[in-house]
Amino acid sequence: MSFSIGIIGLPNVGKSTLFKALTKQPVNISNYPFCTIDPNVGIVTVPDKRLKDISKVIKPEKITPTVIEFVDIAGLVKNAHQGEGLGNQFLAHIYAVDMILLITRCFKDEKITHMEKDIDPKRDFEIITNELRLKDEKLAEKPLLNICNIQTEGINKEFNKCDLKIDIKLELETSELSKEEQKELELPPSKLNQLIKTCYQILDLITFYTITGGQETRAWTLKKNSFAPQAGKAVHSDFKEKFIRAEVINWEKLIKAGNWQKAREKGILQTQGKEYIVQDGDVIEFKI
Ligand SMILES: Nc1nc2c(ncn2[C@@H]2O[C@H](COP(=O)(O)OP(=O)(O)OP(=O)(O)O)[C@@H](O)[C@H]2O)c(=O)[nH]1
Ligand SMILES: [Mg+2]
Repeated sequence: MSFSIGIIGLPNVGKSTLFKALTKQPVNISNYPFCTIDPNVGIVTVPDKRLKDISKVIKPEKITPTVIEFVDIAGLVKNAHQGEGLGNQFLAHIYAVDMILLITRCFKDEKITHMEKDIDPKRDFEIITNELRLKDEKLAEKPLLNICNIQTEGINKEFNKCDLKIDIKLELETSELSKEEQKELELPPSKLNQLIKTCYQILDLITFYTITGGQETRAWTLKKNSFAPQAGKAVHSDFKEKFIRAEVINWEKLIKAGNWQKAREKGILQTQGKEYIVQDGDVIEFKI
C-alpha cells in the first residue's frame, strides 16, 4: 500500500527545493513563479532503525525499506479555484494525495520574487487553505502539516501556526554533501527524517516486516488498526483473498531469539488468523 503526500503553497516558496532535498531527483528550481507546471512525483525511503537491527540478526541478501511518495505540485494563487494562475488543474492533483504539506515562506530575501509582494506567512497560509475550502470542503479537511520555510542565518517573519520550521535551501545544500563534509562544516542536523516521521504519524501509519525465509528483510507501510489479510495484500495482491493464517512475532523478541527457527523452537511465534490486528513492529510470515 503506498501513501502519497502533496507539497503545496504559493508559487516560488521553495516547494521544489524541498522535493529535491527529499527525493534527490533532478527537478527545476528557479526564482520564477510557476516554475513547476506538471507535478513531480518521487519516492522517499522511510528512515527505520528497526529494519537495520532486524537485518543484523537475520543477515539477509537484501534489505528493502518502506517508502512514501511525495508529489511536488505547482504553485497555487488566490482564486485558483476559479482557474486563476494554473488553477484548477493543480487543485485536481491535490485530490490524489493522502496528506498535504503546506509550505509558507517566512524568510526575507529581496532577490526572491514573492507573489504577494511582502512576507506574511499568516496571510499566505489563509490564501491557500481558503482556496482548498472554496474548491471543496473535503480538501480543506485533509490531514495538513504546515512547514515554515525559514532562513537559519537571516531575517524571518514569525508565524504561530507553524508545525515544523525548516531551512529548505540549507536542507538541499546539506543533502548534496557527503556525511564527512557535513561534519566538517558543522551544519545543523537535518530535519528531513523528522518531517517524514511526522507525516507517518499524521497519516496514522505503522510499519511491519517480512523476512522471506531469511533472504530479504523488508519493511511495509500499513494503516493502523488493519487486519492481517490487509497486511497480506500490501505484500502481494493475492494474499488478501488467499490468507489463511500468519506467524507473527514482535521485532525485538525476534532479535532476542536470534532467528526465526529459534523463535519457533522457543514457542514464541504466534499463529494469528483473519481477525488479528497488525501491530507496529510485527514481523510476519503469511501462510496462504
Ligand atoms: N533565500 C532562500 N531562498 C530559497 C529558499 N527556499 C527556496 N529558495 C529559492 O526560492 C526560489 C524558488 O524555489 P522553488 O523551490 O523553485 O519554489 P517553488 O515553490 O517550487 O516554486 P513554483 O514551482 O514556481 O511554484 C529558488 O530560487 C530557490 O533557490 C530559502 O529557504 N531561502
Ligand atoms: Mg516548483
